[in-house]
Amino acid sequence: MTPDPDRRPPPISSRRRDPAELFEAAEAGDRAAIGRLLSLIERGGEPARQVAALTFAPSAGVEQVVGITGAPGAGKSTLTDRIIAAARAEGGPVGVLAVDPSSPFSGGAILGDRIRMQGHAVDDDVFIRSMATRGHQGGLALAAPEAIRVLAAVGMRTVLVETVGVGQVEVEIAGAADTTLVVVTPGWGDAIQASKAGLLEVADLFVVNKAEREGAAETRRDLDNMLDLNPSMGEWRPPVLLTTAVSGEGVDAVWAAVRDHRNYLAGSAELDRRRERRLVEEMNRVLVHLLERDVRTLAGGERFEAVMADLLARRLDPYHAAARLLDTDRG
Ligand SMILES: Nc1nc2c(ncn2[C@@H]2O[C@H](COP(=O)(O)OP(=O)(O)OP(=O)(O)O)[C@@H](O)[C@H]2O)c(=O)[nH]1
Ligand SMILES: [Mg+2]
Repeated sequence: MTPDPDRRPPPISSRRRDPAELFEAAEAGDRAAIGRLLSLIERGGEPARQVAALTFAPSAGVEQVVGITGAPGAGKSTLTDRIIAAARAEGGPVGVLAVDPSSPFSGGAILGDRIRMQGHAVDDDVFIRSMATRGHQGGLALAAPEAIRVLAAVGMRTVLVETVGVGQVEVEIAGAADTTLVVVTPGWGDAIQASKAGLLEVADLFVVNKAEREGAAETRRDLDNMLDLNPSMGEWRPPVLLTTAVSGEGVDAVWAAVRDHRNYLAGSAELDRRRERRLVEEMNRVLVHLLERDVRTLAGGERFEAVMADLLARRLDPYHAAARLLDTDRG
C-alpha cells in the first residue's frame, strides 16, 4: 500500500467528495482518502452506492479477512493489537475495522479501541477505523461488508474486523469473515453463553483470553467438549487456544492458527465457496432491506388502507392481507 515516497501523491483535500477521485487517491495510499471512502459508506445514500460499486471488483490483494468477536471486555481490542503486530511482521498492509452496532458514535473513533491499538499509530501500513451505524439504512450488517471491500480494494493484505458484543448482528458480521475468531474469558458462563449465541457455529478458532486467571484450562476443556459434541463440524476442527493478550503470551500460536485456517480454506476450495456464499447472503440481506423499505412506503397508502379495512373486518387473515399487499395473492 505504501508506494515509493517520490511517487506518493499529495494528500487529497478531505473536503473533496467525488467517490471516483477518492478511490484513485486511496489506491495510491492516501490515508485520508481511505477514511473518506469509509465515511461515505457509513453515511449511506447515493455516494455510498457509488463507493460500493467502485470497490466491488475482486481485489487480488486481500489474503484474509479475520473476524474477531466475543463478549464485551473479553480483550478483543488488546488481542487485535497483538495480531496487527504479528500480521505486520509477516509484511503487507493491515486494515482494521472496529464495528460497534450499539454505538451512535462514528467518524472513526471508539476511544478505547484507539488507545489500545495506538502502538501502530505511526505505522503507515496499518489503517485502523471504528465504525458505527450513522445513516446507512440497512445498518452495520449491510455497511460492514462494504467497508471491508473498501479496505481490500485499496490494497490491504489482511483485514481484521472486531465486533463488540455477541448479538445477532455481531455474529453475522464476524461470521462474514474468512476466518472467525471467538474470544472468551475464563469461567464456565462464557463458554455456555458462546454456545447460546450461536458462536459455536461461526467460530473457526476459540481464544480463551486472560488465561493467567483461574479457570482458563477448565474453560478450554468445556469448549473442547462442546466442540466434540457438535454434529455439524466439518473437516476443520476449531482449535481452542489460551492467550494473555496484555503480555502477548500465546498470540503467536493464535496467528499461526489463523494462517493455518487460511491455508486449509485455500487448499480445499472452501475459501471461494465461503466468499461466494457470503456474497449471496449479503444480497439476500439487501433484498430483505429493500422489501422492508417498500413495505414502509406502502403503509398509509390507499391500497394499504383498503387491505387494512379487510383485515380489521376479519375478511382477510394477516397472511393473506400481507400477500395481497405484496401482490402475490392471486386468489
Ligand atoms: N488480566 C488481563 N486483562 C486483559 C487481558 N487482555 C485484555 N485485558 C484487559 O481487559 C480490558 C478490556 O480489554 P479490551 O481489549 O478493550 O476488550 P474488548 O473485548 O475489546 O472490549 P470491548 O470492545 O469494549 O467489548 C482492558 O482493561 C484490558 O487491559 C489479559 O490477557 N489479561
Ligand atoms: Mg474492543
